[in-house]
Amino acid sequence: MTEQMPDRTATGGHMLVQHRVVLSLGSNLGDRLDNLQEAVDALFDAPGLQYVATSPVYETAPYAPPGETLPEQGEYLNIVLVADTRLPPENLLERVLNIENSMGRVREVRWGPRTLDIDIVVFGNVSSDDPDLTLPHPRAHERAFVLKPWADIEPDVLLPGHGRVGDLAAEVAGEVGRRDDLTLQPPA
Ligand code: A4P
Ligand code: MG
Repeated sequence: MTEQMPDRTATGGHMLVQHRVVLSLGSNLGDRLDNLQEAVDALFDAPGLQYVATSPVYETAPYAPPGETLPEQGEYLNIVLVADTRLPPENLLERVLNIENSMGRVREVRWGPRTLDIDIVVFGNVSSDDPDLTLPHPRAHERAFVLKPWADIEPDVLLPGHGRVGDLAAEVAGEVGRRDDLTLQPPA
């Protein structure tokens, strides 16, 4: 895992490193909006993560990379969430996987439907090719369901290796539509 230009603040001899993180949340089983709300709340239940923003809610066609089989399934609701953290990446991943599991996520079919999927899109400037935690997320740059909501809240941010989020969102193909009739509350 490598990192460029970390934002370090020394306090009392401890090095605290704060990172801006971007998460992608999706659900296409059960009450999709409720699932997203529960996930947003659960992410901030434990210390270590500070809420910054959530995107509008998007309804998106199920997507699998070219060449992969996409099982029959319903449309997703997707959002992007921005937060700051001093947790190490592995701890954030553990929190994310625990929340997915606690919400009944069953891993049966690759690219199959799910009550909740949470991906870590970027973790500050950290870059990693570890299959357990690849950073930035290796497929984020080609996904309208990540780029469009993200561009609504952070168009000028750079997705390392790919470019400005607003430009990537303008170029990406994908069936996604903003659902301004659906809203999420910030974490309690
Ligand atoms: N993992 C590695 N890097 C990361 C990362 N940056 N963030 C590992 C999160 N997890 C990461 O994930 C498998 C493993 O990936 C985890 O154990 C973790 O250690 P998973 O959640 O078990 O499996 P998955 O989600 O089915 O597979 P994968 O490859 O993560 O799929 P994606 O890329 O998450 O795609 N279409 C629409 N419209 N909306 C969606 O939200 N989501 C997916 C899932 C597919 N199609 C979709 C949507
Ligand atoms: Mg995933």
